[in-house]
Amino acid sequence: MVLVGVVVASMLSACGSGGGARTLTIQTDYASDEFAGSLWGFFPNQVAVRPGMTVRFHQTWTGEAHTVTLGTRVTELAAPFRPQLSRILSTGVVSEEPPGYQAFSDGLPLFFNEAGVNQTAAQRCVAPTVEDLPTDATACKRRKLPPFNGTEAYYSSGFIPFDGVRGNTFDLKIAEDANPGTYLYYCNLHGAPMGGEITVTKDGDVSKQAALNRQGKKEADRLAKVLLDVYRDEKAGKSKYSGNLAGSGDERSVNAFGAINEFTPRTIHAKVGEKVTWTLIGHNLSFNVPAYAPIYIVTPDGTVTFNDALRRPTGGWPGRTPPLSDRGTPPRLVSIDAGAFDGSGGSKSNGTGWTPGDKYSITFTKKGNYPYACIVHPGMIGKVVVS
Ligand SMILES: [Cu+2]
Repeated sequence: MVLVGVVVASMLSACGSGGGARTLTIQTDYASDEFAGSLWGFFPNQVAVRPGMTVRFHQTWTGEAHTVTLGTRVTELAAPFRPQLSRILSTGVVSEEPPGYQAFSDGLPLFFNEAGVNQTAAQRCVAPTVEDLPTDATACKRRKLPPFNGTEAYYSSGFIPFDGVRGNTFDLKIAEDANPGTYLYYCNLHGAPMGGEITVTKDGDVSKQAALNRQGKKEADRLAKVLLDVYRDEKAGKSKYSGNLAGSGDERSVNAFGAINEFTPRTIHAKVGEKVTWTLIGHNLSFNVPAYAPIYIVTPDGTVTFNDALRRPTGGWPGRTPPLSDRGTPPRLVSIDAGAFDGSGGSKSNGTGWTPGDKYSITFTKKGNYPYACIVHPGMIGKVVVS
């Protein structure tokens, strides 16, 4: 019986009305072959579907939290900057705040608020009217999502949790009776510039998966280009930051919607007793990293929290104090020396909150290989070889 059910279900997903696929996949964030990092976008950002179809958002896990958030309130508040938004979505560069953006931000739940993770934004939510949206950062009353029909004031996937390489998906089911139209969606952590549009059409053209994949790759490559230009300069030693780097970026990439999370070079060679210094472009240095250090934690009742422990320095290493800048004034750069390290003493981390240009030094006192990582960015790894 179970097997029959599976076969029927997969036949249904393979052939729907008109013979096209019933599920179309959009990449959320993007994994490049060339660098560890993340791209804050949906690839591609346009898709056309029939009522009754499913848009599957498949997230590449890069350590960044994303949501798929839509509804009439979203469309309404985005109206003043919709023309600018199209340009932003097509270039992936946000050089200035579009008109009316503040009202958009203020009028919708943001993933992070002053107290940490805002449960209204971080959990699944459907609010038929604006009045149904909690204003006290608690989770929405309705967290089980019915198919989207286009009349909801607010409808959100909430945090799409890490669920293995083939997981991390959010299925947006479009109701059979959904109103035809174009629906804007966005990520409530990264804001409207990480967004896209779903066109629900009864008789117009429906997207084809192969074309979506091609277009998605094209958009991701375009977004990555500005980041890669900087990264290549860093690898060639032509960057504004010199020496060993933790992270990537300069004025050219600061407005790009993404980040390259790499140590440059990935392998550093040092002699016993040599002091190794990194320039931190944000990021973190962690040695003897625990096997599992989740960035976000979802408790059984659905509460989403940021793993604050990762922010703090550990193993007696000095961190950055104060961690964050005063509003407006860039913080003074610091240069901190962690002293001698021979690989013992368990997990060591210098915490987070570093300002681009800060320096951090460690003196290696014993031969060996010292793998290290940025504890908040998966895939950001390096090695110090001490001989
Ligand atoms: Cu996001």
